[in-house]
Amino acid sequence: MRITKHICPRDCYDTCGMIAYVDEYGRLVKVSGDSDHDYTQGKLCCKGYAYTQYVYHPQRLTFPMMQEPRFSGNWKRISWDDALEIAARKMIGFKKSLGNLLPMALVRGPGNYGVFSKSMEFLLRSIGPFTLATGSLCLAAGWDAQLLDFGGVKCKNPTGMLNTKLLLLWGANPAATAIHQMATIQKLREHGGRVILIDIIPTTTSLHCDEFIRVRPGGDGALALAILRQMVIKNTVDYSFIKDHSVGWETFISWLLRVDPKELFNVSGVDEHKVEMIADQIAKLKPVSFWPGSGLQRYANGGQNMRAIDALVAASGNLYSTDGGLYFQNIDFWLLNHQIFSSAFNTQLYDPRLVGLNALAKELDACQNPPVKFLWFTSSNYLARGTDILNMRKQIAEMELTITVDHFLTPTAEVSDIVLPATTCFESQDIVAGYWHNKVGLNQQAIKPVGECRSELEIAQSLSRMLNHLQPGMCSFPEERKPEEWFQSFTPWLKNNVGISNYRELLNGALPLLPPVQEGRRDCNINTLPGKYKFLTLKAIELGCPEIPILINPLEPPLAYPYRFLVLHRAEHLNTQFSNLDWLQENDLIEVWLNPSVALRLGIEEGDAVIIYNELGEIQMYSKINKDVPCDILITYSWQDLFKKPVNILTKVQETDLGQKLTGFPGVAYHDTFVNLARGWKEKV
Ligand SMILES: Nc1nc2c(c(=O)[nH]1)N[C@H]1C(S)=C(S)[C@@H](COP(=O)(O)OP(=O)(O)OC[C@H]3O[C@@H](n4cnc5c(=O)[nH]c(N)nc54)[C@H](O)[C@@H]3O)O[C@H]1N2
Ligand SMILES: Nc1nc2c(c(=O)[nH]1)N[C@H]1C(S)=C(S)[C@@H](COP(=O)(O)OP(=O)(O)OC[C@H]3O[C@@H](n4cnc5c(=O)[nH]c(N)nc54)[C@H](O)[C@@H]3O)O[C@H]1N2
Ligand code: SF4
Ligand SMILES: [Mo]
Repeated sequence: MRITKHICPRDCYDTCGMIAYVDEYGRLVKVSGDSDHDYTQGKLCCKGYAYTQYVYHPQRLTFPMMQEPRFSGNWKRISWDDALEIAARKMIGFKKSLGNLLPMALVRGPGNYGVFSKSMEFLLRSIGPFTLATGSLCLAAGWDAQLLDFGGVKCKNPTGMLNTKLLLLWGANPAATAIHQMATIQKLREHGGRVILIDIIPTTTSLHCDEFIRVRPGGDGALALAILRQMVIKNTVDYSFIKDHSVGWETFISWLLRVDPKELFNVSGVDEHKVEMIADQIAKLKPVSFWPGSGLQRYANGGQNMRAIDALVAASGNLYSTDGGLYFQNIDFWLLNHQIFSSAFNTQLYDPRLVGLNALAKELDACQNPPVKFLWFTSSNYLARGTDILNMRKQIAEMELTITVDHFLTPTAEVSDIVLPATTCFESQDIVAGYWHNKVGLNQQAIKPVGECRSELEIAQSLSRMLNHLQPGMCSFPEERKPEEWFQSFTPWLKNNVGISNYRELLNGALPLLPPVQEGRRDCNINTLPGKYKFLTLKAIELGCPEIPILINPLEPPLAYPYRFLVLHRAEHLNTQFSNLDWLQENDLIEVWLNPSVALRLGIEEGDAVIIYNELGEIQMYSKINKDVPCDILITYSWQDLFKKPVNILTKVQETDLGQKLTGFPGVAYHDTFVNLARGWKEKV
């Protein structure tokens, strides 16, 4: 067996170290955890162990294909040269007629977090202005909240939680979405620490917690403010921290003390007794860790809710404890791949025109002078996980050309003219950084590319060759530079940011990013210069938000669509990825959970087919009656319905209040999707 080391490049908290085993025939036969990785410690999730099935999946795209006519499903195999020539001629045409590539838009999703997943973007940047879909479907509101309150998005090493006495798990479901952190949570409890979970429903994570607090969707800001108000009344906030390390307290607290606490209890759905209990525990059990996940910020008031939680963390005096405080994310990864890649360029790079990923259909529609005519998707399944999907299809129908690079014929690939097959992390090399434990690692190549698959880097290189062949001098993106040579050219970056003088030092395993140089500063979340936490910030007003984290009520459902429809992340899949693997489909019922009283009123029985609909369309699922689900909420963990329609066809563009500062555009309030429900079985639509 030949053994190679890998870093799982999925958009996942864990960014695991993996070992690949390759047999004498050059086949990947097993993937296991890398026990040298100090965070993931030799263990993977079920998806990691299933990579062998993923890599050799019969549905894997292994050669370029083209469909004619558009949307027909009439695919035929084409050669790489033919596919790239079609793309290149289009690009050369734009450049000749307009002098730029603005009619070409790149949509890069978070399907792969390796540095080379930026290849296509840098190829385009090296040619001239183009159009780039930017923003985040994920955590934009939370990131901006951190930026406003702390001046940056950083968190401590997540294993530090172990040394705290109380953990507030707030809108996160790590038993499904960050499984390695469960080891820390379990140890924390073995050491006598307590864990409180704040969620809208009890999840698998709640089985590992001491207390479950049910909050109303979007009511987390109200809850944080209620707890904080109680601590002020009981005089248990940390006035020494507030005085020395914060600004804006007086304005904030004089507002908070004028608020009727009953309003906070009502909006949060958490009663006075429970609020007092949490406030007392935060005061008594120091240090306290707070882990806000992404669930609570997918709301129109999500950014504001995060700011209220930040304020509670700060005022409770936990920021300056060694391990307590806020654990959210290390946002370096957002900038990191860009920084690493651009560090290797000494030719001119152009800035793109930006369109918002959060509202791509509308943004493309509004994009004029010149309009977008050529869409290039990579590492994105926007037509399944994005917003306003049916209008996005209409936009694609208007394009002159759409190309998708992926591993499978996803809903996004299915509506493209050409699909190009990408390698997986076992078939190509890369550097991958995490956003949770903040380590950077090297991904080696275990096997030859499956079929004709090409890495993101090779695709950009071969497109560069094709462009220069058809139009000499068109593209300066290096045509032949090997991954190792790129890694060498990243050396100055690696030196400054990881403290190593050669990428080869990563061959032994992932290494942590160096902490930012902050003279005389303690290890804490506060990145603002001069290091003060901001209960009040005027920058929020520039973003259209109140200067302090005041109470903003969650959106109410309209009369016609009385149920909030939540599509949550499930343990066996990663967004839509891995959902086609037999090994991971054991319980793969396409079901929607509803409260028994709703079922009774509508005459729905367990397992009935139901129609979920709103003004955008309808989907069908089997009913699962579940008393833990509130009466006004429907929940699913499936991304597609019984007819393989993406459930997000019901997701319109509802923006979050924040997100525009860090990512350029607001985030998506996915959980403010409202629907109605009917019993029945409609003909396939
Ligand atoms: N296995 C697996 N792992 C994943 C992913 C995956 O799809 N599968 N996805 C990855 C990605 S892209 C992300 S962003 C992260 C997401 O991982 P998490 O941060 O854990 O986020 P979610 O699963 O979206 O939601 C977490 C919880 O928030 C709850 N929630 C919903 N609304 C509210 C609310 O208003 N208040 C509170 N307090 N809770 C609420 C939901 O019920 C859910 O249990 O996980 C990553 N890891
Ligand atoms: N309703 C609802 N919608 C949501 C969410 C929600 O909670 N509810 N969550 C949101 C969140 S948190 C996120 S992050 C987004 C995710 O949105 P997407 O990133 O669009 O979702 P994925 O399903 O992960 O799609 C990634 C695609 O990249 C492909 N891929 C993987 N590796 C590679 C590679 O190396 N090269 C190429 N070219 N392709 C590759 C995969 O096969 C997959 O098709 O979805 C958002 N959508
Ligand atoms: S999906 Fe996440 S937990 Fe699973 S192997 Fe990859 S990084 Fe690890
Ligand atoms: Mo995400």
